[in-house]
Amino acid sequence: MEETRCIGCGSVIQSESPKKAGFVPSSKLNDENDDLICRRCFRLKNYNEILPLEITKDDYLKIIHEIAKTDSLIVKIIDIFDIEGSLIPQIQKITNYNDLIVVANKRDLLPKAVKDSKLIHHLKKILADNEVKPQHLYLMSALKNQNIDEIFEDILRYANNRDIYVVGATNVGKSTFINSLLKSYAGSKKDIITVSSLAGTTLDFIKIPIGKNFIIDTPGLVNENQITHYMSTEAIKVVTPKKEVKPMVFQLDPGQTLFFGALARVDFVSGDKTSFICYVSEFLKIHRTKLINADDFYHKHQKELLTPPFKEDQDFPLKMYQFNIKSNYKTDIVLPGLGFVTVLGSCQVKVYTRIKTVPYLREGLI
Ligand SMILES: Nc1nc2c(ncn2[C@@H]2O[C@H](COP(=O)(O)OP(=O)(O)OP(=O)(O)O)[C@@H](O)[C@H]2O)c(=O)[nH]1
Ligand SMILES: [Mg+2]
Repeated sequence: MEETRCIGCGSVIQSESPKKAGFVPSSKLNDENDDLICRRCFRLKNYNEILPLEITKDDYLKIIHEIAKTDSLIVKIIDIFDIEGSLIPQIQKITNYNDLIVVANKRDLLPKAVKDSKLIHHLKKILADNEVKPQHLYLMSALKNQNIDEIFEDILRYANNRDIYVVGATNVGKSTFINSLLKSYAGSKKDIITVSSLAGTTLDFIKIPIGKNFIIDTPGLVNENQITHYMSTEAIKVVTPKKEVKPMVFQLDPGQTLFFGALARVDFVSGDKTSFICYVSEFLKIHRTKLINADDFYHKHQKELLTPPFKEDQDFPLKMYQFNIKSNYKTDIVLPGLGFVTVLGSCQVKVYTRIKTVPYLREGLI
């Protein structure tokens, strides 16, 4: 008998183990199993209830290596709000150097004042630095349908009768993108594939016919550069903006510090009084303290006032990076996975982040 798959997450349907992927009680199975969804997808879609099921890096690689055997077009989605975390520099090797298109998603989260041309320039540089060489690079918002039509038409042209694999880190919006396409081009009225703010929603390939070929959704790579990899579900909700990030302005004197939950810290070490303009999720609390009190403040409050903390069981210390900003213009201090802080002019700062999320400077985007 041919195996039946869940249309929401791609898992093989089974009735033996409720705790494993693809579970449907045997009483719900019948002969017409075309649109079956598993219990986990049913609960996610209807109650937004999360039943965690992790896909390991080995599982992921086993699945994704199948792509290397094909002659196909790869559409790699990255998250504009966490470029480094969602970059996956090895992607071309993993997919055996099939043709590649990169799409930077979640454009709607960045302020409209950011110029697309600046953003593209910045993205191209990061891709080049990481030796990712796409044929094309696009900006989009899969959620708000920005640029979807143009991208889809171009993709179909590049695919030229090959299958299209949509790949990328977890939570970048791969499934949202495909749902959006299906609504525009295949007349589907609702979201077919399960989408959620939980990491690891899609568990296996989901093949959807378009013309004579397929567009294939894939599970996201759970990757160590993504800050969310180390955070609880609640904390992920706090750092993920729901709408365009708004500037939060702090007029700082040297000797002052900003804490971003217990996840990052920016010390204004020296320079003239200036504004630090923070672009982070509307749910992430920013606390201002005196630099001389900052260490004590952190140790005292990291598990309460400074929310969110990290996962309880992973007490990774903050790591310090020092920057000497010399500029007459605006500079962004990028806090990967959290957002960025814009400062005007020259100053010395110390920036603290956790795990493999290394802060860096770029020319101000705004
Ligand atoms: N603001 C914004 N949110 C988006 C956009 N696209 C997707 N999202 C949100 O990002 C989260 C993840 O979306 P999914 O489509 O499930 O991401 P995925 O890449 O398929 O994730 P996995 O299957 O877990 O690998 C959901 O909460 C989406 O609503 C976008 O363009 N803008
Ligand atoms: Mg998905």
